[in-house]
Amino acid sequence: MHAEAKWLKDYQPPVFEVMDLKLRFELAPTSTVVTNSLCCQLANGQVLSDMLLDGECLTLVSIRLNDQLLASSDYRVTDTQLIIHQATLAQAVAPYQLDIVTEINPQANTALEGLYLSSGRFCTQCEAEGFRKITYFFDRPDVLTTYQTTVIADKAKYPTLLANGNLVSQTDLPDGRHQAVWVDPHKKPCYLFALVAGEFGCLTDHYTTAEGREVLLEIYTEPRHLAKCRHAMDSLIASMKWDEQRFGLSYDLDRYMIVAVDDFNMGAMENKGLNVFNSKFVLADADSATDIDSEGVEAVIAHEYFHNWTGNRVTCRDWFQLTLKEGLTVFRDQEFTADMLSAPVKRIEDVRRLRSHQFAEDAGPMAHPIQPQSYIEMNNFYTLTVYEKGAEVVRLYQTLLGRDGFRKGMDLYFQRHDGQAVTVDDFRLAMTDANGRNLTQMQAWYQQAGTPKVAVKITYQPEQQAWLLDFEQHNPKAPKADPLLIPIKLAAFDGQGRAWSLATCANDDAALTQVAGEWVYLLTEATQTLRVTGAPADLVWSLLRDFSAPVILDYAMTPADRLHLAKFDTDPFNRWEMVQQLLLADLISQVQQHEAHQLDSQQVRPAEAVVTVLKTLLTEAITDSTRTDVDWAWYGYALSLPDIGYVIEQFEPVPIATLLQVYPAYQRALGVALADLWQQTYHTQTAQLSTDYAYNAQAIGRRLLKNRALQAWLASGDAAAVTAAQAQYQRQAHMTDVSASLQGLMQWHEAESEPLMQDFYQRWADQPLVLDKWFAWQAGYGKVQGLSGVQRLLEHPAFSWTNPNRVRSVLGSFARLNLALFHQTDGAGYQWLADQVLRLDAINPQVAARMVVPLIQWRRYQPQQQAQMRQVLQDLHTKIASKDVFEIVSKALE
Ligand code: 0A1
Ligand code: ZN
Repeated sequence: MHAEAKWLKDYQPPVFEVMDLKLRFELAPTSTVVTNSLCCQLANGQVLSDMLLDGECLTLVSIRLNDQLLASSDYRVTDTQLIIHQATLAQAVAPYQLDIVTEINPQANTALEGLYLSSGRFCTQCEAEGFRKITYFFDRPDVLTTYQTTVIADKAKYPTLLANGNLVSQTDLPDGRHQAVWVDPHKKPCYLFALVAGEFGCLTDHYTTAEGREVLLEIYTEPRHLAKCRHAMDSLIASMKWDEQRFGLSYDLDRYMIVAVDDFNMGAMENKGLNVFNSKFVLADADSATDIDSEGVEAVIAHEYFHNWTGNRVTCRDWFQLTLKEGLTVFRDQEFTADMLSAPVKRIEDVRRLRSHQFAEDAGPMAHPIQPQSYIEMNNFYTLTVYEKGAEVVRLYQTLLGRDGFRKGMDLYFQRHDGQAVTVDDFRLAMTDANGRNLTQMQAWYQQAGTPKVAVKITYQPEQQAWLLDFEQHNPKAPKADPLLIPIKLAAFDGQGRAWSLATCANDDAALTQVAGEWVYLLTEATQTLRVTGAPADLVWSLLRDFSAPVILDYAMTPADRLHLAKFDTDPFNRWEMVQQLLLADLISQVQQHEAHQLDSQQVRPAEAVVTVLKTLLTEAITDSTRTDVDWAWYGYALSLPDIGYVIEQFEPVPIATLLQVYPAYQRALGVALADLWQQTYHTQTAQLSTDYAYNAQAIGRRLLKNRALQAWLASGDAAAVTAAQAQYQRQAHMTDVSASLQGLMQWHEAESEPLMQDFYQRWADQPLVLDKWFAWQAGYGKVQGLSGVQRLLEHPAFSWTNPNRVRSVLGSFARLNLALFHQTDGAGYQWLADQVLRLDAINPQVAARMVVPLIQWRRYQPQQQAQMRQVLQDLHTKIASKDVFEIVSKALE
C-alpha cells in the first residue's frame, strides 16, 4: 500500500473564500441525495487556478456553475477530489455560485465517518475529514462559512430532524415526508457540521446566561433511556455556569442540543450547537453506571461544551494545530472537574493516566510532539499526547503566570481571535502579550516528542548551611533539542515536619519565584543549580509538587525521606506520590530479584516499610471513618498499587513473564499482610455509606476506598471476603458496588464469579452500555478458559463488529488488562489480536487502528516476545487495507 504524508511545513492558505453554504439532504438509508449550494470567490491576494474540492465515496449527479449545467469536460473527478478547471471558472463571473448534487449510501457506512446510521437513526461525524464523505467541499478547518441546512425525511420513521444553529421552519411535505430548516449564524469550518434524524426522546431544560440570553437545552436519546439523562443535563448546566465564572464565557445560540447515539468512534463531538455523543458519555444513573462512568459523563459534557469557545469560536488553522483546541479544552475540563469534586484527587487521576498511557506513547514508535509535523491519517493523531500532554503544556502557562495571568491571556486570545482559525503560536503570543512575559521558550514544548527527564542531586554544605539542588534536564527522544522551560514547584520540611519558608533564606536566584503563594523554580538551561543558604540540615525537599510539569523526575530519595513526606507534605499530590514511590521501588526490586532467581513467586512480599505506611493509612482511615472532612478517594488511591502499565514502563527490556508473576503475587501478599485492616476499612466505610446513591466527592471517595479495600481483601484469599463480595453483589445497591464486587471476584476467584456473571447477563441483556461491561470483564480478567474464552465472546450473539463500544470492550480490554493471555508464551495472544484487527479493518479502520496499538511496543520486550510481535506486525503490514492501520504498523516496523 502507498500512502502520502501531509506536512505542516507545506501549509498554504486557502485559494477560495466561501461566503455561504446551503445544504439540502433528502434522507434515505441506502441513497441520500445531498444538494450543496455554495457561494465562493477568490480569497484576498489569490490568483485564479483550478478549484479543488475534497470528496470521497460520493456519486456525482450534477454540477451547476452560476446556474449553468456543467459538461463533463468542465471538471474532473478523482477518488478524492472534484476539480473544476480554471478555464471553466474563467468564463464565469465571481462570486461563483456552485450547485453540486451527489448521492451517498449511509447504510453501507460502517466506518462511522460522514453520514451514517446508528440503530436506524441518521447522524454525522465530520472531524477530522469526514465532511468530504458527505459532499464536495473545501474540507479544511481554515475555510469558515455560514450554513443553512434543510433536512427532508419520512416523518413517521424520522420524526426528529436536527442540524446546527437555530430552527427556522418545520413543515410537512407530500408523501408522508417532512422538512426542517436550520440556520447557523456563526461561521464555522465544515468539521463542526452536524445533522441528526430519527426517533428520539428529549429531555429539556433552560439556562439563562450571564448576558441574559435564554437558552433551550435539549438532550436527545432513544426514548427508553430518557430517565438516564438527568446527570448529563445537570453537568451541562454546571459547565455553562462554571465557564461564565472562571473565564467570563457565555453561550451564544438560543439552543444547545446533545444527541446520544450507540455507534460512535470516539467519546463525543463538539459540533456547533448540536453535539453528537457516544451514549456512554450521556446515559448514567445509579443502577446502570459506576462512579467512574458518571465522572466521565460530567467531564465529557463539560469538555464538549467548553469547545464552543476553545475550538468553535476560535478554531484551528490546520490539523497540526489540534492541540490548540484539545489541549486547552482538556485543561479546562480538568479544572472544572477539580472544582466540582476534589482537586487533588482529580490531579492524581490525571497524572496516573498520563504516566500509564501517554508516557508509553511518547516512548514508543508513535511518539510525536503535541504539534505533530506530519501525518498520513489525521484520525491517528487524536492521541493522549495531543490531548493529555497538550493539557499539561497549557497548565504550564497557568503555573508560570498564576490563575489571574492565565485569565488575562485567555481574554486577549478571544479578543484577538474570535471567529478566526489560528495556530498554537497565536495562543502563546496572547499569553505573552497579556502578561508582558517572554514565553518564547515555551515553543519547544510544542516541537519535541518524548518525555523529558529531570535528574536532581541534592547536597548540604554544613559549613555554609547551604543546600545545593543540582538539576539536569534531557530528553532521550530528542537528545539535541533545546532545553525546555520547566517550572518545578518546591517546598522543604524540617525534621519535625514543619514547612520551611524559602522566603527566609538568603537567596538572590531570579529563577526562584513565588506564584500564588507557591515557590516555583524555573529551569531554563540544560543544567542549573539552586543554592539555598541559611537553612537547617534536616530539610527534606518536596519537588515537582502537584506534578508541576509533565516530566520524569529522576531523584533517588531515601525511603526515610519518602516516609517523612508521606507524613508531613502539605501537598496532597506529593503525599500520594511518596507512597506510590515506596510501592514502586519495592515492586521493582522484587521483580529484579525474581529475574535474578533470588526469589520465587511464593516469596514475594511487601517490604516492612511499605507495610508500615499502608498500615498507618488504613488505621487512620478506620479511626477517622466517621469524619466528613476527609478526602477518602485520596486514601483509595494512596492504598492502590501503581498501575501495571506504569510498572512496565520502568523496565527496558520488560521482563513481562516475571512481572506477570510478581505483580499479582505482590497484590496477594499485600492483601494477606493487612487482611484485618482491609476488612475493617471495608466495613467501617460501608457503615458510613447510605444505601441511597449520592454523587458527590464524599460519597464517591468512600465508595472508592471501600471497594479498594474489598479488592485487596479478596486478593488475600480470605473466604470471608468472597462472602462479603457476593453479598455486595446480591444487594444490588448500585452499579459502582455491583461492578466492584464482580471485578474483584473475577480477578481473584473466577469460579465464584461465574453464577453472578450469568445473573448479571440476565439482568442487563437489553442495555448495551451495561452489557459492554459484561464483555469487558470477561475479556479483561477471564483466565480459566484461556484464549478460547475470549474468542467465544466474539461468537456471542450479542457481540457486534459494527459497534465500536462492543469491539473495544472485547479487543481493548483483552490487550490492556488480560496481560497473562495477551503475552502468553507461545505468542498466540499477539496473533489473535492481529487477526481481529485485520477483520475489523475492513469494517471500521479508525477503531482498528486503536486496537493495534498494544502490539507496537514490541521493541520494549525481551527477545522472544519481540520476535513474536514483530512477526505478527510484519504479516499484518502486508495484508492491511486502510491507511489508518498502515500508518501505525509502518511506524512500529521502521
Ligand atoms: N473533537 C472531539 C473528539 C473527536 C475527534 C475525532 C472524531 O472522529 C475522528 C470524533 C470525535 C473531542 O475532543 O471531543
Ligand atoms: Zn475535544
